[in-house]
Amino acid sequence: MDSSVTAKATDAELANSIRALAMDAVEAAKSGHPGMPMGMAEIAVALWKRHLQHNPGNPNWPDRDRFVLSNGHGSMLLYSVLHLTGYDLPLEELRRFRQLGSKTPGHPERGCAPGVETTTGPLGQGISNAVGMALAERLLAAEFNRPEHTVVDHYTYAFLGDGCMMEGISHESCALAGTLGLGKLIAIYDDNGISIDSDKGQIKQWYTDDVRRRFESYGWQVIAGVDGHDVEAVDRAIRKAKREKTRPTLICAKTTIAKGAPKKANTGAAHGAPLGADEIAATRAALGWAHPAFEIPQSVYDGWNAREAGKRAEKAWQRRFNAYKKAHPAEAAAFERRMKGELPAEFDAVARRVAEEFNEKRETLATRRASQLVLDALKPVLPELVGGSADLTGSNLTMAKTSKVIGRSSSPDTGGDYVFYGVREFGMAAVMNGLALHGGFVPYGGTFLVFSDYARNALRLAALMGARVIYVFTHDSIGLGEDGPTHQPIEHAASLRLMPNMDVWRPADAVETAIAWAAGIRRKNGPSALLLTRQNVPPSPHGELSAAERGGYVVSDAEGARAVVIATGSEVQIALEAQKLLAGDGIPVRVVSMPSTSVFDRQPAEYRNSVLTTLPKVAVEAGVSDYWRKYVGLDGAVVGIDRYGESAPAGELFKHFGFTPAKVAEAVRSIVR
Ligand SMILES: Cc1ncc(C[n+]2csc(CCOP(=O)(O)OP(=O)(O)O)c2C)c(N)n1
Ligand SMILES: [Mg+2]
Repeated sequence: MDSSVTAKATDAELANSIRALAMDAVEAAKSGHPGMPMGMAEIAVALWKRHLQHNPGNPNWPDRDRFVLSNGHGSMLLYSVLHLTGYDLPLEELRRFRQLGSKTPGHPERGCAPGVETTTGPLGQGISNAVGMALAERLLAAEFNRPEHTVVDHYTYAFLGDGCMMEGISHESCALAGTLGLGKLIAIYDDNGISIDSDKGQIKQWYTDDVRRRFESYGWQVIAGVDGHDVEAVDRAIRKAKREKTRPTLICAKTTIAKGAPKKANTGAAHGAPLGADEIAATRAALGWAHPAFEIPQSVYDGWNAREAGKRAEKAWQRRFNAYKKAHPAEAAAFERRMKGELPAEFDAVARRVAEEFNEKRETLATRRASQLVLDALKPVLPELVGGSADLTGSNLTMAKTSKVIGRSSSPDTGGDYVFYGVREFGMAAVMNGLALHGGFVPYGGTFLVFSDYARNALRLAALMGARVIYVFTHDSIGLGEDGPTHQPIEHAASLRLMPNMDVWRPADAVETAIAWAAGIRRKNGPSALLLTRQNVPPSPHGELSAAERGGYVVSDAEGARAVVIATGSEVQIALEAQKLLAGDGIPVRVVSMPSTSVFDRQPAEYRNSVLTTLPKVAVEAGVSDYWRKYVGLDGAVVGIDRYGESAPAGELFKHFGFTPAKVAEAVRSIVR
């Protein structure tokens, strides 16, 4: 035999290359999680070598299979396979695991290494993103595929561990996935009996769920008792999963954490710490892996290399897409536009017209109702809007005239654009992230503002990832009235504003609501939260409607103003009334409406200064007062509420808590010089 011909790498060698890279990178970083990659190595071989349709040369191929590492602490598994299969992730980046500026942060972050579909690490959210991705695939397939043309047809795979299983959010999203019948969602559970607590990490002490029955009760196909170290067995399970068309599949794979490490395998010690030089050497010996750290034999690279196969797969899809384009040019153009995340040409005009119509009609409306009217107008030009509510559709007013509820897969038509998420705020928000990350959709979803806390970490991940999602948070203050303090948000507007890259909008009237919606939809690189009233609000006076696009603007000025009153949402009308009272007393004041502080803060200093001036300032918002100090300073005044609300009719509560023109006027008098 020609000695230059290297033998083909075995599956065992492919798996061991992951083990080696994981333990060596964690050792080099002096931190990280070697156990999971070493435990799921064979599973990765079965999936990435035999099933996953992807093209390392083009991580954005629209019809690629999606892969989500929900147990994101095992990031070195993902970085290893991305590197080995030929993504633009050089070995150097693996050497720099967890270092500043590397593409290999501690947990996978979308936008760092190519091929990372979503940011994971906060356990339970990755699998929930995967549910959103699988839902996106199904909706796009229903909308775009034609009898002779299949252009959307891919699987969504997720790895998850005990931590994801324990997190409540996995119950929310997986139950929904079962109900919706997302048959192309395939999750593989790393059933290793280990998480963190206690000396040995043995999970039996705190986690005894019957996972199989749990998922069966959700309506999943469960393939239990698979040997996760047997590539053939995992391969068979994945094949079975793919044959199932209407139920998502959970493959329960029995594994040993840190498999191969003589002393540390099957211990909690291997979960989140370097194995140490001695144990690494012993592991190399036990595995028969003779290569030094970060050296991968060419035969192993060849065995993993997916570049050619990936290119072929994408080309075959491109041919199908070209034929589709010929037969259905309009649909093909719409698909391409949506996958790029671009808005249709008509969008700007339609959005402007909605605001103009509101301004002409000058109706007194709750902003939640205005929001619904905006949706009625926008939906016909924006098929990518996929909405929903966490069981508060009639309160959030998130359903538009043309909305069509997404049915279960057993119903004949599986498409639609509206999700009844059920009472699952966190699940909803993470599923929305998955919809947005998949591409083709701009998801929006509603609940009461006070329950944004339930969803909060998914909002944070949307902001961190720069995902375009829109939250419709209604019942935005004590103005919701009788439901009382459990339902009345107090700190929520301020606390959402604290989240970097979250645009919070609290519109004062219908016009501002239309502008907030348009801004959220235009915004490609982050989420927007719309805080909307339950109660009616009168229209503000408007000059140039686009003024509100700057986040804060002078809504009503006064010659020789001696103070500036800044207000948001339903309190703008109170500020305007106070302005009249004060005018009667010979104290002219300017009123600034500030629907979005973050958008305002991004304006040039010159503009901000021209709006706020150096005059003394009062802020008015039915929420905690601290946030407003950055605008009014210590010399200014804030009319806010720093305690929990009360159960009573809204009008009475506003009076009770001092949100009246007289109180605002009093606050102004206390600060004018
Ligand atoms: C929401 C959340 N809570 C806590 C953590 C911290 N944490 C990371 S891994 C882990 C244990 C996970 O156990 P398992 O999924 O079984 O991982 P294994 O040790 O088997 O790799 C915990 C608590 C986290 N990442 N996310
Ligand atoms: Mg575990």
